[in-house]
Amino acid sequence: MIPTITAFQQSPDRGKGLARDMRVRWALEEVGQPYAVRLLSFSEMKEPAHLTLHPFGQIPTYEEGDLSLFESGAIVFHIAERHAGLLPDDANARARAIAWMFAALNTVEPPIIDRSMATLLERDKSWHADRLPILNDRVRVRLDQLSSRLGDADWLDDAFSAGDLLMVTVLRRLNGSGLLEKYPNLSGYVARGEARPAYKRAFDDQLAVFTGKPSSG
Ligand code: GTB
Repeated sequence: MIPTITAFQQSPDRGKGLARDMRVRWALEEVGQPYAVRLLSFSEMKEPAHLTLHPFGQIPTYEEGDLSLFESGAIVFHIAERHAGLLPDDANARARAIAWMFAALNTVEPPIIDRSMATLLERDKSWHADRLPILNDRVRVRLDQLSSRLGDADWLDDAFSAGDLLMVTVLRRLNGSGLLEKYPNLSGYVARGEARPAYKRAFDDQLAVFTGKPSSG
């Protein structure tokens, strides 16, 4: 059965891989699962039909037969559990990969989103210039720690996993901030994720929504 996901019909980044359907697309590409995409306008996301799928009226969602899911992390976890390729077989390694999934979404993403929302929505406030360095420092704390842990490894725990997939998508939210560039190992880590063929197919497919050009994959 081919699952259907939802994604933005219009996106502020115009398909640069920042909206969270990207991580779901990437996971599906990694495991070789074809999928369909239903594009939604901002008003359609708040209509009853979509609210039955997503209580908060957001994207992405995932529908597969009787199952409907929301929350990008839960969707990626579901894909990783049902298909080989995103979680190790060894029970301990699998548990560690899942811990990295939570770390990406629960520990690293929140300060990055706080910073990103502030630059998007609070730029014109009188206090923005005072607040931004505080938000940058909170991001730097996590980047310092993550950089120390990654060291010169390719991935967070041996082989590429769903933990890396989520972490790379989270770190990409720092594009344009100048913060990630101070950590060459983290920049290299993100570049390794972006160089994966599955990532490129997912990125091209998301971008094609906005350029109108069909993706090559
Ligand atoms: N915790 C949820 C998850 O992980 O699935 C969060 C889902 C979420 O934030 N969805 C956003 C949404 O639907 C899209 S991804 N927003 C509409 C709304 O809430 O009304 C967030 C996002 C949007 C756009 C960019 N961008 O263009 O750069 C980046 C990220």
